[in-house]
Amino acid sequence: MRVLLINSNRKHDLLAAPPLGLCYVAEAAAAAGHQVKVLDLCFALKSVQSSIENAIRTFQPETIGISVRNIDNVNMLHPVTYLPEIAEMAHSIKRLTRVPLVVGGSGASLMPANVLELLAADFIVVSDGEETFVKLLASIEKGEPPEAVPGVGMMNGDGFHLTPPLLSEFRGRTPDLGRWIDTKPYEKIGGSYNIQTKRGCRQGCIYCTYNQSIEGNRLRIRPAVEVVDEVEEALHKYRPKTFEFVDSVFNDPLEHSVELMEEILRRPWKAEFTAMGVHPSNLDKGYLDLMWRAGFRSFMITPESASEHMLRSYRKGFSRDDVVMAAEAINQTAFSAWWFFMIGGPDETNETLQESLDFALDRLQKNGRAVTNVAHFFIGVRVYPGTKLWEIARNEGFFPDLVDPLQPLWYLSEKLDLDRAVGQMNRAASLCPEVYLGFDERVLVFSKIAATVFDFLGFPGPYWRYFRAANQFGLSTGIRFMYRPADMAGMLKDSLRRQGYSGHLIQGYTP
Ligand code: B12
Repeated sequence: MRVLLINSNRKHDLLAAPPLGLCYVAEAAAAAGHQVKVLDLCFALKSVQSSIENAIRTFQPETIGISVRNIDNVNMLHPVTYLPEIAEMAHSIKRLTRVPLVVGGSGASLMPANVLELLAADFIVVSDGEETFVKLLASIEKGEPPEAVPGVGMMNGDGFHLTPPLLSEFRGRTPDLGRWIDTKPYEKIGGSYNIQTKRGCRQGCIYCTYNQSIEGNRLRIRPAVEVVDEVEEALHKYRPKTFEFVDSVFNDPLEHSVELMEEILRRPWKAEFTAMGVHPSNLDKGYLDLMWRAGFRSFMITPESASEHMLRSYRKGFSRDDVVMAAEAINQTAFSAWWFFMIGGPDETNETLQESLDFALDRLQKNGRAVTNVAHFFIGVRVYPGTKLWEIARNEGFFPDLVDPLQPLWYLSEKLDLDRAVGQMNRAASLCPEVYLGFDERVLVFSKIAATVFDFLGFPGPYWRYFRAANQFGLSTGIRFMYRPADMAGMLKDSLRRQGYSGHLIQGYTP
């Protein structure tokens, strides 16, 4: 069967993410004997509409798959939603052809019934895509309803029907990104060649979806040798500047990440690595030293708070001491570390917020050291169905029972004074170039120009490490806050009001 797979994700700034999941699915479908073509719309030069039209006309697909990675950008002070553009793509496919349209991806898995309905697709694949998509293609070929295929959702007579996903072992699969897409435009803008070392997340954070419909909570580990073989093959074939491990939490389980790095060290080549989602626990001198020797020069670390109280509230599974010890160990290195803080969860107060800000002010400043820290503070916690936070938010009246979960929904602790919170965050940003605020993400629109300059000057990536220098320049010249939204607390209150909240956080506020 001819199968066209479309990457609908068009977010191409310095966080550009090659469609790894779609490539896994392409590889599985090709291995099952199908003729597969991937249409990557991320950097499409022509209009999206004409790129789709052209692919359908020339390839004549018999089934089309479309990936939905991002629903929105999870940023309350700079909100962007991606679904309207993706729905438009799906509707134009439907206008052009009657072949079955299948949706998959992490965004699709989060709220399958709603995404299926919005895109008017025939089937939706939840969680892992490889085996399910191949089985689904077989039933489409035979003209049989895929009712017994695990992980497939569809509308039938009595509404949405979903079979439980099959979260099988994660072995023997290589997505071979470079076979399916051109990885160079991603690299040019600062993106890396992504590698997954395991699936599943066993953490129990109250706001998170990774351990649910996206990957499940059972760890499915890929043998270290197999992962490093994939790196080795990609290194020889495509020579990427940096590899990025895209696991939910890179260093959990710790032993697996150690095994992986030791396996890298046994190989005769050198490569540069980075990772997103590094857990602060066990991030001591020995572990950081192993990371450095294996070729890591940067990573993202996700404590979400430096307040003991908030770490407990979020059920992060580590303590403030772990976060402090990680900072002390990182400060003795030359790594670039991008720290993420999520302000506003249950029980957050202006005092717990200040604890996190003080942590950044006291412990993440450069002070002449080789390390580069960036401390990214988001305010507002995105609420997803199926999480513990969803229950809390609904019970506290943050949105009505029958709310549309596809619109970004937010939680903010009622113990916060929002005007004061915004003031505290701005003050920290004005004192410390390491502090980067959610609304600063607006500058990502200049990524392309900045990346071209960095590339020309031969500056090493990841380019986010230059946020600190840019902030310092901005502070010394006075331009740091030139484009600050006029009333940021008002923006937060407006969002809450729009989602149906009428509690005391917005009382007395008139937009
Ligand atoms: C790593 C990661 C990042 C890295 C990416 C680095 C890189 N080089 O790729 C960084 C930190 C840069 C990042 C940034 C962002 N991220 Co992110 N990220 C992740 C994470 C942890 C893993 C993604 C991944 O690569 N998974 C591995 C692949 C193999 O899995 P997969 O894509 O799910 O694919 C499988 C299935 O979904 C399915 N499938 C996929 N496509 C298709 C298509 C078809 C047709 C079928 C049948 C099946 C199918 O099969 C695949 C194989 O089994 C996820 C959370 C998670 N655990 O999934 C969040 C996640 C995807 N990110 C998210 C978001 C929001 C973002 C940002 C928008 C944040 C921001 N403010 O900028 C940006 C967007 C970047 C971009 N350009 O798209 C959200 C998306 C949900 C939402 N609310 O919209 C997620 C789900 C996290 C969350 N909040 O819950 N991210």
